[in-house]
Amino acid sequence: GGVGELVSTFPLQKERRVVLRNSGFIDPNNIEDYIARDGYQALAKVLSSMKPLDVIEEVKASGLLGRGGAGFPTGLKWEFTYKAPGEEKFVVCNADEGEPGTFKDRLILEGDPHSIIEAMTIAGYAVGASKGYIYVRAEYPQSIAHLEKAINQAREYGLLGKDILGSGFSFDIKIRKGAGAYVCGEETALLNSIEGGRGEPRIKPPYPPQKGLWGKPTVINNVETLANIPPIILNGAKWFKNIGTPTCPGTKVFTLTGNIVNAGLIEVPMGITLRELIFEIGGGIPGGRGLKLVQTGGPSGGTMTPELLDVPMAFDTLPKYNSALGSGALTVIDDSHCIVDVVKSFAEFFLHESCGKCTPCRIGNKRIVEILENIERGKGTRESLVLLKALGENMKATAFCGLGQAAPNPLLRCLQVFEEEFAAHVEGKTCPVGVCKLEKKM
Ligand code: L3W
Repeated sequence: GGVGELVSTFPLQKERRVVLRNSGFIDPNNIEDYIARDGYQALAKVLSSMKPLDVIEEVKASGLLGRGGAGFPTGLKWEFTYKAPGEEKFVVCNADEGEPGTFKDRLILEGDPHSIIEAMTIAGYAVGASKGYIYVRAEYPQSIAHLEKAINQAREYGLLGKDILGSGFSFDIKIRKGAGAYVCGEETALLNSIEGGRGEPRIKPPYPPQKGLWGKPTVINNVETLANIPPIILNGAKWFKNIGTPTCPGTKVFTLTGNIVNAGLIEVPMGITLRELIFEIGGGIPGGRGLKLVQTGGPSGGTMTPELLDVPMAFDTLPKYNSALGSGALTVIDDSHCIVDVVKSFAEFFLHESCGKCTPCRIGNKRIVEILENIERGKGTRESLVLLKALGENMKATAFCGLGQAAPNPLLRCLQVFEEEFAAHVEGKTCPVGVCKLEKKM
């Protein structure tokens, strides 16, 4: 769409656009549109007046935390990569957005591809890299098409390639397409995939800043993280720190899915509450039904129940409630759903996506699905619940990568929070919301 074609059904008073500053307002296939809205000004500033360490200090001072889900400080990653010994270094953009319910990176790439190219080039200058890769899932053909066009235009304008803006600094970017594996969003599996190997995670440490792509120092950032970089450079760290919360500055793009009136996505300051997101911006739950839970950050993230509606949403607040912000996916689930069924559908996703490298994830998810199926059919016992908890805790402690460790998150949390509903299935042989068809005879 072109300028002025943006149509939204969301109440937009609480919206604050930083990473979506251009999306919907520019023609993403026209570099001139991006340039007209201060595009490539941050890169010009960096190349003409800042040393690599100045750039790193600015990003550190901004307090920007990684938006892929884990919230690691971006400036620190850049500093580690800068300091790591090595002639050749790399910048990688993780655009393998695969968490169910998340589609923020897609919108950024489709709507504003140059912002990612500009940010990666700034990162390359800061850490001392001359090559970048964007690993984008093949299920995003529009993102890929817009990126390809943008990369070519940036090269034509001398904003990518050799001797950028006559500064002597050279940097170029290649696109690598994923092939549909969730695990390739795990950064080290992603690196293996770029290298042409199987998409299986590597042991960490060493972290990518020490040993990344082809064993060389590599900085890997999520799309949304990178989209914050040009405005931080142009407006300064102080400006950024004034948005959001003191310990988690900036905005977050939340994707609203599930049982919600206004499904879609919105960028708001960190610290907003679920009540504002779901009942004001999201327009509440269709049919006047009650809220059962909100899964935050997708199945690998956290489970929030109605009493947590007023908790400020940030990377450092949700863990206090055994939850997690993750990628910003919000899947709203109303009270017509059975908790056993909800948790099973999450476990089925992980079973399908497990790369199979480690036993806890490969077999653990399989057993979890089996036990939940038995519970749904009325074949569960108290022992089933004990087993589920033990399995989940075991996976959390022993799975090889973050994905396997995070897979049992909703299960463990829901076993606790919805204890009575599980008990009704295994002891009373009834499904309180009438979803499961339990056989009464054993
Ligand atoms: C240098 C250190 N770097 C940590 C870096 C590390 C990585 C980042 C986060 O993801 C989460 C899980 C789910 N020196 C470092 C260091 N780093 N210590 O910081 O690292 P980590 O280990 O905390 O997490 P992770 O393994 O990268 C696990 C979420 O990811 N998840 C999936 C999400 C999917 C999406 C999506 O589709 N967009 O987000 C699944 O498990 O929440 O907590 O860069 O190198 N000492």
